[in-house]
Amino acid sequence: MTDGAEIRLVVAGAVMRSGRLLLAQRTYPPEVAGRWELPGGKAEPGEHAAAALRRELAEELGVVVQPGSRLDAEVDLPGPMRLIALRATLVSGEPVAEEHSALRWVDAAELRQMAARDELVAADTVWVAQLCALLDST
Ligand code: DCP
Repeated sequence: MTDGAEIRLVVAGAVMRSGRLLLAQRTYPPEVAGRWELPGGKAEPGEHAAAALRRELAEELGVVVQPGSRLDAEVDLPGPMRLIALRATLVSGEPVAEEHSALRWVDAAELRQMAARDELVAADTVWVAQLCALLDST
């Protein structure tokens, strides 16, 4: 038996292509429905972050990705969960919103604007500065 306090890892993907970042619009829970996030989800117990991201993006977007380096910040969420993000590149397929209400590709200016308008899922705002720097450098 464990005490139930193990922290669940959640892995989000910063999928970038041609100076744009893929964002996905959440449908649930109601308090974040309509806000935009880096797509991803919970790792299974013992599952590595990269494997979890490949699996989640295959399920949610119908694509194969190659996970890359980790973004600097991580976020502790209720649950308890720990949210991290990995850069990722598309290997095959074109993303389709299987579990989100919409997808969009944004450049750095659009990402900054969405953050300023409070259109992002709160936790994901920790990555905005680093993502904008990465987008501006490509
Ligand atoms: N989360 C977040 N930012 C992201 C991705 C997730 O803040 N870019 C948060 C939202 C949830 C938690 O992490 O509180 C888990 O994310 P999901 O609900 O998307 O995870 P799963 O897809 O695994 O959920 P489900 O249990 O519905 O399969």
